[in-house]
Amino acid sequence: MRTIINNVLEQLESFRPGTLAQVEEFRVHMLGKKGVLTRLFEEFKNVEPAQKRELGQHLNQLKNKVQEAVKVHKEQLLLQTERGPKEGDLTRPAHFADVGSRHPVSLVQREILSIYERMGFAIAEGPEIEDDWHVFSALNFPPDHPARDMQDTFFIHTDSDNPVLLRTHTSSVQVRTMETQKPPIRVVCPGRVFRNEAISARAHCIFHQVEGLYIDENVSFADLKQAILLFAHEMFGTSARIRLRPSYFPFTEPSAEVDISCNICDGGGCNVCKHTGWLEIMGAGMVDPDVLQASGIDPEKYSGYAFGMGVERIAMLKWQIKDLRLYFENDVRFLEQFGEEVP
Ligand code: 2NM
Repeated sequence: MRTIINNVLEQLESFRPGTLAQVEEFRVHMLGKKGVLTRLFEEFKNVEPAQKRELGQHLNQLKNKVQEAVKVHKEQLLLQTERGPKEGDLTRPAHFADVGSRHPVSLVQREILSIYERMGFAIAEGPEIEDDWHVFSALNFPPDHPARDMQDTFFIHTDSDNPVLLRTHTSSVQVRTMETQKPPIRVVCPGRVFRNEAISARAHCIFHQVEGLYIDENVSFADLKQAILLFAHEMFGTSARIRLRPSYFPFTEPSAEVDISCNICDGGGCNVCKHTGWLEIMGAGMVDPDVLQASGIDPEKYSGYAFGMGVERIAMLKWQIKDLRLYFENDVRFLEQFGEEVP
């Protein structure tokens, strides 16, 4: 009897079931009607009274051990089937990593550039760290113009007569283009610009511009107006109307502020357009002859138009984004709303 008990203990030690069926088989083999333990308990009746006490304890312990082992193996196998086998279910769909999406500023910048590329404009880029000449002097800013103030511009060095600074507009790229290329010139210049401004819902110290420049013989204000209309139709739909208001910039004469009819109320008046029916989208004008001259282009022979717009502002109008700061916070709940996932 003791040999059988030891044998059962050994079997218990080495029992490693792979399936629930094997556990059940083991249970029947040990505890079933004709099971090893059942038979042991029957034999126990015939044991001599002197040994009964000790052997009985052994038998009861063995029975408990077997029952416990059956219970534990069953639970483990049930857990495993819930989770799937260790090597994984190869037919399950793969785990997809979250993919990002393009930034709304990138999307709108691309759309603006693509419209002008289709009109025959080339894309030109230039440095963000610029000098006074390309940002101010060549563009006809007088020496005491407020934009040259520390309050408006981030200066890096002011210890020469051509200070180094962060560009406040991408017009500097157009100056560089005029300095190095001969007309006809047709360029659009996208890029980051920097202005020393307090950050609010409507202003940020870093934003993006796209500026355009067209120089050739006989370029007229009518050409400018037609190009603006075409842009407005491509960007906001062919029902958009445009309106030019007289304005002033140091580098253009005449200059205009350009509005489109409100894309929410179609000019009827609503909160977005503050009940004016119009939304400002860009500034534009005929390049001042002094600016052409400063960049080495003969103003007697050539004329040109230029325009500039804020990319964040166009995106705000397109998607009714109410706060500029959202562009810089990089909260994915904001960013993922503009479509086009990046693989
Ligand atoms: C604007 C508005 C009007 C502009 C002018 C020039 C240059 F270099 F040709 F003189 N570039 N960009 C321009 C003209 C920019 O932005 C509101």
